[in-house]
Amino acid sequence: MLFLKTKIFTAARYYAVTLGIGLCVLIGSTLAYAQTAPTQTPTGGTIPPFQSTFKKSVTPSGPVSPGTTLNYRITITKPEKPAYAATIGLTDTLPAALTLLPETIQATSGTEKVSINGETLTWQGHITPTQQITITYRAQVSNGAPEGALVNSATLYEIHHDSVPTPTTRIVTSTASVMVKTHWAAYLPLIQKPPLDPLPQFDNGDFEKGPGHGWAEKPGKLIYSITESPLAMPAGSQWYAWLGGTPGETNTLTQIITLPAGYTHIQLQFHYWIASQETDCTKDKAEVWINNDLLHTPELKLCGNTNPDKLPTGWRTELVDLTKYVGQPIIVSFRSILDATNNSNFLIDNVELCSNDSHQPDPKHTCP
Ligand SMILES: [Ca+2]
Ligand SMILES: [Ca+2]
Repeated sequence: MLFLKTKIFTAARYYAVTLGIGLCVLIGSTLAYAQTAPTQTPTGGTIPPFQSTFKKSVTPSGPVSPGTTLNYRITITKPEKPAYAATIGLTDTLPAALTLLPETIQATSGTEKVSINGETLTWQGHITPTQQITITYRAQVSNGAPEGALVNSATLYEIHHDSVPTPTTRIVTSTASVMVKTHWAAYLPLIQKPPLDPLPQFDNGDFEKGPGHGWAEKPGKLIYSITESPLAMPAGSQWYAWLGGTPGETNTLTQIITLPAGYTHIQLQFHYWIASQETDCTKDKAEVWINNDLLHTPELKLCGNTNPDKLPTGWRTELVDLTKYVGQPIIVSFRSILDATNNSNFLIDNVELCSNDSHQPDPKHTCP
């Protein structure tokens, strides 16, 4: 013991100071030793064995408010190689906004060498190959702490190497930081709309299955093929619904469909072609009904011709707002009412539901 202290005593000034106080132990003042802090920080590099095994951390790691108690943890792990056994020391000075709680300091080794000088914690101990030493303590963020990062570094240095007469002056440091936030904003939780169910579509909405599928046709067959009555058709279409064509008759084409809940916008979309001998638009009627509601469709006049000049531009697109029926099953009816003179034709194709809701899952059914 005396031999080692003599070696230290004859080393550099810093170590001489340490030893000088250390000698007090021999005189019987353990307390004096324990409260010893290095009078200067060694410089010059790292203690090689601890370059990557000297760790410091703080929890909670996220932004904290004044008054929060922080938990600091320092670990010193000696890797298996190179062989190293020495008395080492550590200092850790807390920033002004932190108050060290002395009663919380714990060390798995060298406990008797932990000391406090103001907000500086000092520890000394002996480490042997493969040993790990853990030092923990708590500190409280002062109530007047400003916003910003609280950063503090622990410094590890060698006091006495078991085998080498002169201790290295190299050090290794490890830093922990935590953000202090003094103003907290309240945020509403992010509420995400649930995905919408896909829009259902009419059975045989394009009539390509021919008559007797999907639709109730009254008083009889209303779905025709272009082979029965040649027409210029929308792209890909061979079949269509033909209402009217018989003066004095009322035709209805009906199907029930349920509009899914959650939508804020749904429309009924269809192509139509009107070809009529009527010049008085009040005599024959083309109508769209939802349940018992006659919808307002000012464009849909059963008179004249939507294509007086040439085919196939006689097909037009009509959109009818169904938003008020969202979440309900509805009865969709197309109707033609013809008086006894001057024939009228109300041709329909591609009946579908569409929506402009931004999160409706099928872009194919976005309304034009
Ligand atoms: Ca068709
Ligand atoms: Ca008529």
